[in-house]
Amino acid sequence: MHFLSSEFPQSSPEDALFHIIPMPMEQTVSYGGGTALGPEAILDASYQLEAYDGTSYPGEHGIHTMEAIDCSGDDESCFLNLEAVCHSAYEAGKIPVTLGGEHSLSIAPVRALHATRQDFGVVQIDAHADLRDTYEGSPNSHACVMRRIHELGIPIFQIGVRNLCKEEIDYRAANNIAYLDARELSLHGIPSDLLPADFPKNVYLTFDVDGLDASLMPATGTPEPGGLTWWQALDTCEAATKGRHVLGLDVVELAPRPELHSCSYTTAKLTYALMGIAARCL
Ligand SMILES: [Mn+2]
Repeated sequence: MHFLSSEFPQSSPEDALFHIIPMPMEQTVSYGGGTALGPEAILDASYQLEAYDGTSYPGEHGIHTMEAIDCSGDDESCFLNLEAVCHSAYEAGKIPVTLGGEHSLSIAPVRALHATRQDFGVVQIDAHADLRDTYEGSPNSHACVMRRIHELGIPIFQIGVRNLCKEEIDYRAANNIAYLDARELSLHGIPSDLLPADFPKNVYLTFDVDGLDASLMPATGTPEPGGLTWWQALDTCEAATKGRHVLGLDVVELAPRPELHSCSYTTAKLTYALMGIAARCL
């Protein structure tokens, strides 16, 4: 099944702005499992979407859904497989949209981008900072992915965080990492100067669905209360990318459950909304 096949025929890779890349990676899940089934659930649910995202028709830019990435090997081989596909998409001027899969995978599209350009930052929506050096023995854990990205020298901005450990608090402070945590967002809304003034004009967007409130998104490995509402999520992403360009994005950590099909649908709709945001700031 390709993304939003009910509304748009599969475009050729050449004609499509959006390259949808299913990445059913699940290796370092620490709590609830099931992210390997995420991409297929998102693609299935996307059939229910409308072409109009509430603001525009992102699919008119063309959507090409790729074959799922081979995730049968170890974590580094999974990353390399995804990196190669993302590299081709960037080279062709396309926007890779990776469907996870666990959050660790984000290192691959970011590394692929970093290999050809350094003028970008990563905006992360997440309940967790993901800034640990290692977690449960692995440096490639989902709990370490933003640390790995930051270590490449890439500026990051975190939105919606509400569960972090002392190591992460200290790392944030020591490295002057900018963020808008969920509590602050809930109390005071989105500030007009959301991103630091010197944040790069090009952005890679990584959206961990546990950034959404657990009442809206219970079907994820590590659900957290106190998260973003639907509109807070879309409005912060829109604000973070205003006047910027989105070079690539991923939506990760859906662990679909048959009795919670609203979560699969919500993730599909979120993905399409982020594609809309990307298309509107081309
Ligand atoms: Mn995460």
